[in-house]
Amino acid sequence: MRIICLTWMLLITFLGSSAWAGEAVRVEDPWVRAAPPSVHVLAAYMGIENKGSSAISLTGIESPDFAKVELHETVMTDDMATMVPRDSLPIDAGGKLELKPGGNHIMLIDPKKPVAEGGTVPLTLIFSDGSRVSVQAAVRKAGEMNDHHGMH
Ligand SMILES: [Cu+2]
Repeated sequence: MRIICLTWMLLITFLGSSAWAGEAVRVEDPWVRAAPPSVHVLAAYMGIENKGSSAISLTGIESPDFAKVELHETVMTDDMATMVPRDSLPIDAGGKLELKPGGNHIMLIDPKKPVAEGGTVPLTLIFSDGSRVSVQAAVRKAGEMNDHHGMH
């Protein structure tokens, strides 16, 4: 009986701390741009708010549905948008990281199964403080504005 009680206490402690870590970061409207099945590189976007009192960085993204996931920064040189892979993207305390068409984004490479409009893609965000936040990104069509991603 003692052992069972201890297990429960550890479990509650663990769940409590992970919930707290998740609250420091708030993910807004995660979505993946719908593309024809012939397209093997997709982009994911979202807003990530750092509600904590210290700066953190987004250091990685994982998805079981893709062979590879990268963080990309879009850099404008001579009116040409080029994408530069980044190891991490910083978010100030109280600040917000905007991943949006024409700007920084998450690059989803080689889907392991079809990514259909109206479906969802599971993504796990990994932060420099060790916390992980899992979201379901909705697959939908992009608006016409600021759409530089056709240059892939
Ligand atoms: Cu990219």
